[in-house]
Amino acid sequence: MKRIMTVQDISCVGKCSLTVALPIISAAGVEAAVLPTAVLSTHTAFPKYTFRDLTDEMQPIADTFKELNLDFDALYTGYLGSFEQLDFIDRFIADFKKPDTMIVVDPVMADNGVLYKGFTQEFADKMAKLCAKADLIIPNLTEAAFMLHIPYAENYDEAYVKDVLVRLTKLGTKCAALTGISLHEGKIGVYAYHADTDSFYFYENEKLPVSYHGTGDVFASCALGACMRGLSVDESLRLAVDFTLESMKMTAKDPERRFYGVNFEEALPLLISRLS
Ligand code: PXL
Repeated sequence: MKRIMTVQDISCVGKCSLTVALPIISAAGVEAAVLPTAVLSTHTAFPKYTFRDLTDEMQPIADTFKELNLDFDALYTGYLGSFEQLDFIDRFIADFKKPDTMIVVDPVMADNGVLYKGFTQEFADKMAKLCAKADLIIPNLTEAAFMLHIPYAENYDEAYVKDVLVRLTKLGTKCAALTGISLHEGKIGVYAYHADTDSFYFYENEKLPVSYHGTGDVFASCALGACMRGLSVDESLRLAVDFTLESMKMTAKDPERRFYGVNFEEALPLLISRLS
């Protein structure tokens, strides 16, 4: 069984980061190992939350992994809270990357044209440097705009998306996948560019007239889980679009839905059946 090491926060309530990555990667049939970056009472979209930074714990944990000769088939970073943590990830990659280790960076820091609370342009610049080390990065258009220093475009066409993708790979990553790309009325999906083969991949599915928190984490966890099960990157991105849509459909039809996250739990049968 493949083993993913994912480095991101744990928000106790809120269905994002580790509370999404763990169940989705497990359901994909892949071992999920974690290195928590911070403990929050909830994610930062709640009106009030506690935040305990775990940076000081991270290097001792990684050193102990090293002493125990633990290794990982993939390293997956999500929400990271500080410059120190970005430096730590650099060292972690240097220490744990083997020739076939897949490095996936989801540069979680912004959406809908704005940075999440606590993030700055300087952080985006440093995140762009981390993206250079990745095999696959999974930003949305807002995160891409901040990393590339281009204005956030609410209206765009296919040529714009392709241009952004090529620029993202020029940061150094092998493959960039932009999420939340809507090029046709009523449709939304993923657009990817593979720099090594100079090829694009686009897949779209139904666009629901709603948006929910945490869909980016659902998407990235599903895509990487699928890659580890042997699907190609493009096949994995396709499954991630379908699984995210199914999660949103489950949320939309749940009369007891909560405001803060998606019902990916009820979409897990789709993920499991597509991977079996
Ligand atoms: O879903 C991304 C995410 C992860 N972790 C924390 C967050 C967010 C987005 O707001 O606040 C703590």
